[in-house]
Amino acid sequence: MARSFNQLCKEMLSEWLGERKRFKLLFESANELNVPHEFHRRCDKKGPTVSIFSSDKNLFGGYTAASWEAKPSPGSKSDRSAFVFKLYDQGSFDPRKYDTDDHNSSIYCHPLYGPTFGGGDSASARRDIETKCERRPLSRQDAIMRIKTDLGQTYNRQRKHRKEDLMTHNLIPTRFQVYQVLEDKEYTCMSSPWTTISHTNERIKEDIVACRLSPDPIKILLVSRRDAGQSSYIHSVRSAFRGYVTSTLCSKGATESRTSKWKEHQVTSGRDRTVLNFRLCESPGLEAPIHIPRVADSSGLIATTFKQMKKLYSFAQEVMDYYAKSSHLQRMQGIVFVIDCNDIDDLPRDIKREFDQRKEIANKHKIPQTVLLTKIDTVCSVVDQDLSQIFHSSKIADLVGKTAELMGLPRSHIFPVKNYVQEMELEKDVDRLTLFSLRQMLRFIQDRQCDSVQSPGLPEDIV
Ligand SMILES: Nc1nc2c(ncn2[C@@H]2O[C@H](COP(=O)(O)OP(=O)(O)OP(=O)(O)O)[C@@H](O)[C@H]2O)c(=O)[nH]1
Ligand SMILES: [Mg+2]
Repeated sequence: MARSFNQLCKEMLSEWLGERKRFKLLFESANELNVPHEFHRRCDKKGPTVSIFSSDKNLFGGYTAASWEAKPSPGSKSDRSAFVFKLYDQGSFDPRKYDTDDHNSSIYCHPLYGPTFGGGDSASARRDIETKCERRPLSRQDAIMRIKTDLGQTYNRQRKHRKEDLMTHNLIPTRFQVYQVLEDKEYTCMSSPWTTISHTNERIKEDIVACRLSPDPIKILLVSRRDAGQSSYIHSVRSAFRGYVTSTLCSKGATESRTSKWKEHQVTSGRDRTVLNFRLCESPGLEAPIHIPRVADSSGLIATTFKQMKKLYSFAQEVMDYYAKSSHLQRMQGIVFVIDCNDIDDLPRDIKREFDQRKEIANKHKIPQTVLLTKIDTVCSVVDQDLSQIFHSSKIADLVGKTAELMGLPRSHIFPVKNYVQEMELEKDVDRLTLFSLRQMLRFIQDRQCDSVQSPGLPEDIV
């Protein structure tokens, strides 16, 4: 499981770059076969970019303000602001930035190379980070991407950081992503809010406590991409009901805090710890699969048979997977898609497909669906400073609209939230968004149950 370019990494890069930035995903090596071609098609002439290389325990990369190019002849480009960096080392967050005094060969552009930093003009030069396409010796078609690091050629030349290595083993599967680095100044304040929450926190809490739709607890399934903030949301709900910020289910950047299996959480309210009549069912974060290049096949016949068997196997797996999801979902009364609002423009196709599959099952069984749009404090600096301004932010309004379109749900089913992350005391506005999103989901479930009860005996599709 590769380390992800999470919020902590983004914040560190913004700090190194001297101001808050947005990161727009341009390219992900996991999805494409002809990597250098696709990389240049999507990333050339895009201005400042950051390239992120990740394996299961390490995450490193390079920043350049110079645009990438697939030059017909190889060429170094000079960029005074370029740097390479390390963020995770052997699973631990250990940020380090490596600058250089030699700006002449900051990046290397070539049609057969992916993002490459340092080295010089010669094709045989040693580079700090090199992503190169190499053909397999016995194959006509197969090409693999080799990612090599050799820090100290252009960056860290003074060896300020001694004995540094970005990639501890060259054969570890490493994938890379390229993000465009954009200014984060899109906020405009709307004079009238785009929506309002009129009830007080206490009133919303009362509604949730009073919600006893059935003798058995209502089960709400949470589904998300990894690191989207599922655990933090459950932590925020618990805190709001307990009356203090409870011990957290997650911690920044820690691998052990990752949700790795299904968990059902009950929530208690007040001093007498009344157990509320719903369960939040946390699921492991979804992850886009890593593409590991195919090994060359020596015989055409073996290759074809192998391909067909693989296809059949993956088809059988997909069918089994679909039925497993379906039977699990049918035990739920509601489903919440938790999405990091930084992902809305670039949600990977594999994650979207997973969401769509669950949506299809939920639609079939008329299971209400909502979306929690997390980390809204990270996309709008005014909201970050004053959460009560959320409904005056055109940026958040725009994100809610985009999410509704992406997920095929009404805008009223999309709830922007800010989770408790480093706060030690409860905050009224954090609780308000958290409680409101939960009450609305419970109301949608209630509506669904009432609708079904009012139409006894009617065939399913007429109800
Ligand atoms: N700034 C900010 N950070 C958040 C918010 N919600 C979560 N985070 C951070 O995002 C990271 C991931 O949060 P988690 O709650 O562990 O996410 P998750 O979906 O449970 O992650 P996995 O279990 O690993 O799939 C943590 O570092 C959180 O502190 C938020 O609303 N704002
Ligand atoms: Mg989690």
